[in-house]
Amino acid sequence: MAADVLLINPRTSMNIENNEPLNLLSLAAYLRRYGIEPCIHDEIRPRESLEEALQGVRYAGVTANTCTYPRAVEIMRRVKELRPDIITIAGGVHPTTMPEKAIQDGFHIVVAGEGERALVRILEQSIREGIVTGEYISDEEMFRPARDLVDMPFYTETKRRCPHDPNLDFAGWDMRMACFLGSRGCPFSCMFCHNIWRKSRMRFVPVDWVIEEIADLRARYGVRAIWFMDDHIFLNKPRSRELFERIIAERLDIVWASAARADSMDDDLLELAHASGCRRLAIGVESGSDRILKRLVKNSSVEMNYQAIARCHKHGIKTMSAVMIGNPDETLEDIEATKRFLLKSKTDYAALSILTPFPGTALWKECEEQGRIPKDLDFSTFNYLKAPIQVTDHVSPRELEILKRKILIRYYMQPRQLAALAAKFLRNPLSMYHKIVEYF
Ligand code: B12
Ligand code: SF4
Repeated sequence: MAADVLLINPRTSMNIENNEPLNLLSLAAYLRRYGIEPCIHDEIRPRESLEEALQGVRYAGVTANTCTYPRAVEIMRRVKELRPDIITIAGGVHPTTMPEKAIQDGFHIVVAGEGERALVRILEQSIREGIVTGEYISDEEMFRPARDLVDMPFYTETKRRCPHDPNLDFAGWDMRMACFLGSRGCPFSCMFCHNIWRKSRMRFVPVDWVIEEIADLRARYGVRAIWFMDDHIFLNKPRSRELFERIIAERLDIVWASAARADSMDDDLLELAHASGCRRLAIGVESGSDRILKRLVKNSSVEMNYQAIARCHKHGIKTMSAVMIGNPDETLEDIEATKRFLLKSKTDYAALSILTPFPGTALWKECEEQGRIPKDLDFSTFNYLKAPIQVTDHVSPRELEILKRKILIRYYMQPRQLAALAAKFLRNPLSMYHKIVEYF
């Protein structure tokens, strides 16, 4: 269908592109409120060729985080080849933090910040070039995603397609699932996190709309599992309670997973969360060393993380500990402490990353000041699998990769982890093979 604006979701080579592009679906929902009917070209699950998708289009906007940015540039160049009359727009976290670079790379327009109001302005005023600042939208403007613009039945089958993905373990083998983002922002200042440059006030999708969305996902796509992508699901506790109580009262009968800070785990809240279907919480543990937690400005402690995991387990909620190695000033002893934490805390899943300084963060700025940023960076490697920038002088990037493998092997050699891995392997050997190749 011809549209004035085409939004494009770039693919990567990673084995993790399992979820519907929530940011583009949110943008599209907003545009619709203004009578603008956009289309989406989703490279993960394309419905037509790029050439076909560009028919009748005036503006082509590509979203990019850091690791998808190189692909976004390729797409922009291809659009220009195919249709030199189309105005290309870059948006998303990476162009927001490096807007001048995106203009240099050839985009006509860069939206720095939230795209909703900026896109409407661009279209209404027929802006043709330059950096457009995106203002923050309000709670009531965070509309329900325009899911009909992508192949939702494909995305709801994520669990069946990718049983290897520990993020999806909260859902039953054959459950259809969907993602939803119920809030934007986080007031903490962890030096490596995107929230440090967003500096947005917290916004929450009204609870009524979250309930409507879940009911609609159930009715329309048979969804039974929801992954709330919020950075911190317990940030506004009265609202969290209201949401969980409504899920129970409306008998939505879902299971769900999300992320929360260790210091927010109250017993009554966890009990209510579990009753509403919470089966897994990801906790930003980051490190097993208090010295490193302090250095990262995490505002938490190792003891707090132990307690949070124990409390979740007490209430029947599994935990995924997100940890990083290669942190500033980190030594082999600190990394050893992180390994000990993963084993001793009995956390159910370990999401182990190599610390990656993303543009815009305080960590990136520190690395810049210390002359650590190489000139020829390959942004496609900014995916936590490697160390594109050496942040600590005590452990080399190569050693970090080796250590990461060793820690993961040790972690997955625990009897209960082995049993879970074997079950996944039997379920979908190919998917497990891909995951192992990606990691090792
Ligand atoms: C959901 C999510 C995912 C999901 C799904 C992604 C998706 N397609 O929706 C999954 C789990 C797959 C995922 C994977 C990864 N993710 Co992720 N993810 C998120 C998360 C939690 C929410 C994204 C979101 O919808 N935000 C809300 C929207 C509204 O904000 P937004 O994305 O910035 O979009 C707004 C503006 O940027 C702008 N905009 C965006 N696109 C466009 C396009 C145009 C044309 C315009 C005009 C404007 C515009 O308007 C939007 C609406 O206001 C964010 C953290 C966060 N809270 O944002 C991390 C985040 C985006 N992820 C991140 C990372 C690092 C990853 C992974 C590399 C991690 C990994 N190794 O597994 C992979 C990369 C996958 C890939 N191929 O891109 C980082 C990116 C940092 C960076 N600079 O690149 C973030 C910021 C979290 C963090 N660690 O700091 N992720
Ligand atoms: S608590 Fe989590 S989401 Fe909030 S700033 Fe820190 S890392 Fe980011």
